[in-house]
This record gives sequence, C-alpha cells and structure tokens, in this order.
Amino acid sequence: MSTVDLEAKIPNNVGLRDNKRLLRALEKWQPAFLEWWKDMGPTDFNQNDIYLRTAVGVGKGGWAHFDYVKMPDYRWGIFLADAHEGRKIHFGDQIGSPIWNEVPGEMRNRLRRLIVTQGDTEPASVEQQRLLGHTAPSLYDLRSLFQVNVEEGRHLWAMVYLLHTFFGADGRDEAEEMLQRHSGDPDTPRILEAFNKPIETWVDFFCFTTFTDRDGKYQLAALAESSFDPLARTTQFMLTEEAYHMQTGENGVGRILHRTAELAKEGTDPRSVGAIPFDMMQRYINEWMSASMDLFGGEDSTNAAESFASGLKGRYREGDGIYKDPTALQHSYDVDVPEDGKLVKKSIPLRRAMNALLLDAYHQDCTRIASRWNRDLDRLGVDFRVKLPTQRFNRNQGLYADGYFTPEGEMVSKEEWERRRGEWLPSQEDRDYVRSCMKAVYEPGKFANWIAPPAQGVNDQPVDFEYVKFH
Ligand code: BYC
Ligand code: FE
Ligand code: FE
Repeated sequence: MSTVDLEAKIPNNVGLRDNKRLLRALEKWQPAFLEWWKDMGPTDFNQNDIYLRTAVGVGKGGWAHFDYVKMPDYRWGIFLADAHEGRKIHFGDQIGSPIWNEVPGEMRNRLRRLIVTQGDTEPASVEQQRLLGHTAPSLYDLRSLFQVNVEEGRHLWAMVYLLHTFFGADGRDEAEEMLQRHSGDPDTPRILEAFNKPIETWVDFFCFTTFTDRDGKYQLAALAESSFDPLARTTQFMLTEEAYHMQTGENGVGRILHRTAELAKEGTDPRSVGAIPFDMMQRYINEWMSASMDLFGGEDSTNAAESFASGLKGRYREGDGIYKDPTALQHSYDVDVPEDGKLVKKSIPLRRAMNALLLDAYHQDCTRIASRWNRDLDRLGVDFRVKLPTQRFNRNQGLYADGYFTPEGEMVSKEEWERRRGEWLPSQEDRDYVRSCMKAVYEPGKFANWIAPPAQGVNDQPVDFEYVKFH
C-alpha cells in the first residue's frame, strides 16, 4: 500500500516529498493552475463555503472526506490506485511481458498524445460550465456542479503529474498548454470537438454529465488497462470520482423528466409553468449523445489499432478476461459503411475497430440509463419514452460523418435531413425557451419548477441541507 501524504502542499500518495525535482516542478505549476481556476473556473462562487468531497486516499470505502470548503482552498491531490505486484501486459503485441513503470522510447509520442488529449478535456469541462452557478435550480444542484468542477480539476492534476514525471521538458510544456487552450477559443481551442461546445443551461449540463462524462468513463477504463502502469493506476482512481459525475447527469435528466411527467398527469402544459416539454428533452439528449459518440473517434482507426497493439489502450474490461483473443488478431468487426448513397456491409480487422467496440459498450450503457428513465415514466403512467439515437445520427467523426441519417439510423438525403433537423435537434427557439426557464433557486430545500427534488441528499445529509453557504 502506498503512503498518503495529506499535509503536503500537494496532497499525494506518489512520494512527492522524496522527489525534489518533481516537487519543485509541480509547485511551480500550482499557482498557474490557481490563476486559471480564478480566471476560467466557476464565476463568483469562490468565497462561498461549499459542502464538498475531497479525495484523501485510495482505499475502498474511506477514500473521501466531506466538509465545507471554499473552492480555491480545495485540496487537489495526486492519487494513484495501489499497484498490483507482478502485473503483466495482458493484451496487444507484448502479452506476458512485465508492465512498464517508465515510458518505452518508441511509445513516447503516442502515449504523450493520449495523456494530453485526456488531460485537455478536464479543464475544458470546467470552462464550459463556468456560468452555470448563476442559474442553479437548487443548492443541492449547485453543490453537485462544483463537486464535478473541482474533481475535473483534480483529473487535470492527475494527467499533469504524468506529464511532469515521465516526459521531461516536453511534458512541462504540455502541462502549461493545458492552461492556455480554452474551450471555444477560436485561436486556441480545446482538442476534442465536444469540449468546445457551450454548456449554456442546466439541461445541457445534465445531458453532458450523462453522456459526455460517460465517454470519460469508457476512455478512462480503456486507459486503466494500459501497460504503462502509472497511467493505469491514475485512471483507475479517476473512475471512482467519475461515477458521481455520471450519477449527477442521470439523476438530473431523470428528475426533469419526472417533473414533466407529473405535470402531464395533472394535464398541465409544461410550457405554461416554465418546465421542459418531453420532445425538447429528447432533442437535447440527441444532441449531447451524438456529440459524445464523436469522442470515440472513427470506427475504423489505425490510431486505435496502434494504441492497442502497443499495449497503451485496451478494450473495456480487457483485464476481466471477457475477450477470447487478447491479441485481437484473429477476428474482424462487421459494420455498415455508406457507399454511393447506400449502406454496404464491410468487415474490418478487429484491431482497427477498437474505437467501434468501445463505442458499442458505451451505447449499451446509455441504453441501460435510458431504460431507468423510462421505467420511471412508465410508473408515473405517461406514454412518452426516451429513445436514444443510433451511432449513425449527427456524427462529425468516423464512417457516418459525411452521410445524413435519422436518429433511427436510416439514411436520408441532405434535403430531408435539413428539413427535419428541428424534429431531432434543439432549435434556437428551444434554446431560448430553456434559457428562459433557468432562474437561480438558492433557498435550502427549494427547487426550480422544471425539476423534481432528488430522492436523497448527499453523504446522508437531508435534501434541504445548506449545501452552499451564502454569507
Ligand atoms: N474531436 O483515428 P481516429 C473525459 C481526431 S472524456 C476532434 O478516428 P483516434 C471527460 C483524432 O485526434 C474522455 N478530433 O480516432 C468528460 C485524429 O487526429 P490526427 C477523454 C477528433 O485517434 C467530461 C483524427 O481525428 N479521453 O474524460 O483513435 C468531462 C483521426 O482519429 C475527434 C480521451 O479522449 C473529436 N471528437 O481516437 C471531463 C482518451 N475524434 O491524429 C472529462 C484519449 C477524433 O489525425 N484519447 N479526432 O491529428 C484517445 O484515446 C483518442 O485520441 C480519441 C480519438 C479516442 C479521442
Ligand atoms: Fe474527469
Ligand atoms: Fe467527469
């Protein structure tokens, strides 16, 4: 078991105290991070006391501590899950060799790229969400937003630790650039597309945490299989925090649908009371799920094949022994490819289909979430059901990026797509309406009219607990 140093300026279980060079480098980066947090993080709430969870170790059970804290004083720490003695490479070309605790020279660029791409998303999401505090539907939700924000900040620390420790001067430059690119900046945008999209409202936020943080789950899980052990261990621990982000999204969307269902049963038009109509929710779901599917990259990808072959990025739960062939050389993946206006069956070598496999796992997981929403709607006796878009809908990456497909996956002409776009994706009018519903509710236990209260509070506190204190 690693020793946890909570007293240090940067709490950690990576022995920073004994690595003076690294310690100095990270202590130099820390003020730049805090500057970034003040400039680009949540606006205006830095003086409030917020009931937050802080990671204080990696043991099962007691890894988190809850207390009031001002966000700039949050203890962003560096924590790696415990190492597994004798762990061996379990997929790709080097199966059976010992895992690496240093970066093999020939892997350096590819690995750095993966770490930078992962790291870049974390501060991006904080930037995207920075204005939402002003329109929170309750103190409970306001706290959830800030919990997610500080933990995404810690995830940035996790990747910056790897860059500083294992990538020398290049790594230090990359760590600086993490704070210089900004979401939606036309000159220095974030790397991946979905992280440059505005998160304008809480409907976007709950869809984002449902669908985009869930991409995070799958990417982190794939990296947690990595033969580069420090990456595997840091992403493994990030996943424990990630569960709460996805829960925030699932519960948030579920509570909106629940509220709209209650109104439907009373015969009240949601628009007449500032709530969100079902069809509008469906369009927001379509938008964020399709944008998040793009984060898996192309279905047929030589990048993905290389990352798998070299042992850097595995399949979902690769280590659980659920795949017959850990080299992935013996099988292929069948997929419908658009060609001359129709879909043609093609077979791609399995290694090149790693992004597609991960996306399939993600899609199934989303289906499970949607069926939970739908069970609640069923119980409430309304007819509406959420339907998730297929993998072809509204894509900007991969095989379906150039075609036009309905949410059900049927190929249509560009003209038909343009004509029916408003059925499937939020229109400007939808956005204006949703924005008009967003008004802050800061009284403990009170909720905006468009969202039902949660079933439970946080950490066994009541729902009407003062999760955020205004002085
Ligand atoms: N936007 O071979 P391809 C999270 C680029 S979320 C823009 O098809 P590849 C979080 C690609 O870079 C998890 N560009 O795909 C969630 C490549 O460029 P080059 C983040 C894109 O490379 C919420 C070209 O297109 N983690 O943690 O196999 C809140 C061809 O790419 C996009 C990771 O992403 C896009 N959507 O896969 C906070 C894990 N998609 O090389 C946090 C690390 C592709 O031709 N990243 N491109 O210049 C990866 O594993 C891979 O980079 C990707 C792309 C899966 C993203
Ligand atoms: Fe994260
Ligand atoms: Fe997250």
